[in-house]
Amino acid sequence: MKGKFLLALALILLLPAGLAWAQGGKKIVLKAGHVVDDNHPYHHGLQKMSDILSQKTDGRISIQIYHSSQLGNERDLIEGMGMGTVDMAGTSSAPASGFVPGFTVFDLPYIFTSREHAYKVMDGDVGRELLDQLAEKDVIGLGYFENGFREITNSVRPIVKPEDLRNIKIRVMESPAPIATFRALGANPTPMAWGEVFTAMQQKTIDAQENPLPVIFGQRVYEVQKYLSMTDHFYAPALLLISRHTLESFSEADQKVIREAAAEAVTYERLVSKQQADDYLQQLKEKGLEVNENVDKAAFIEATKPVYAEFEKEFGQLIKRIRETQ
Ligand code: EAX
Repeated sequence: MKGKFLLALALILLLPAGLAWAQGGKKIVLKAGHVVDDNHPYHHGLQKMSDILSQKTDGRISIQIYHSSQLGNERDLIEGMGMGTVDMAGTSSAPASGFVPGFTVFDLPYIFTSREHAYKVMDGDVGRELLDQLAEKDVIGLGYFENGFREITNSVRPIVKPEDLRNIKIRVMESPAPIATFRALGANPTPMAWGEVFTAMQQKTIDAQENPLPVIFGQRVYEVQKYLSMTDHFYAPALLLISRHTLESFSEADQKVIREAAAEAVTYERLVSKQQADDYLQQLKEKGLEVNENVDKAAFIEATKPVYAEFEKEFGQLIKRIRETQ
């Protein structure tokens, strides 16, 4: 009797419907990584996506989030999704420029004039075309999270005008545009993965770093830096990514649910990012950072204009399209 039961069960599982039934019943937990803390907007956005997915699939699909570079730095995460060893990630767009050069344009100084301008570009043709190029590396862009407007912290002096950056050793993201920008401002830029930056500031091998306030607050940058300058020099998009290997292991119906959950998570993450950026300025003052809000932004915009000449030949069309999107 038992043999007949096992044989029948084996036959059911061998049939596509049987496998679907088995998969349908089996809980699937996707591994997602990011490099910041578990209160950063990326974490909240991924958690929201997990909650929506779980609710839409009666708990069958959910996401386990690994924060603080547990699954590697942002470049490792993108490589891991391409190989299928990492299912998902939330990353800044900068490291993606190593896989799709066009992402470089998102890190050009003052290219985005507002959040609304950035969202129109990210959610429009330019943003979609760049994500489609990433898909050729087996990494599917589900949408754009927000990293946010980037501010400078340093341990040397108040920075309110470009000349104040002279000879400052500043860590930058691993992308050509931030490197060119801080060279143009007279600083000494050092590209470095985020997971190494806190120790570098602690050991004073770098004087400065630049990030949005949710990163500066959440990563306790105020413990090892003295000054915060509200330069808004870059608006950094972020990427909500999934491995093609992972996405295509699901049925068409499940893939649709995953994309719907991602779209809701993007809207939520951007709200959290804006709220945190608004809240943390006062909290960073209370943590003891000397905040320079009197930055001469016009001088920074003027001083960084020459950077565009370095990227005009390769990215002139993309730059033009971004500027025309208002
Ligand atoms: O993506 O590397 C950076 O400075 C990024 O802003 C940070 O890792 C969040």
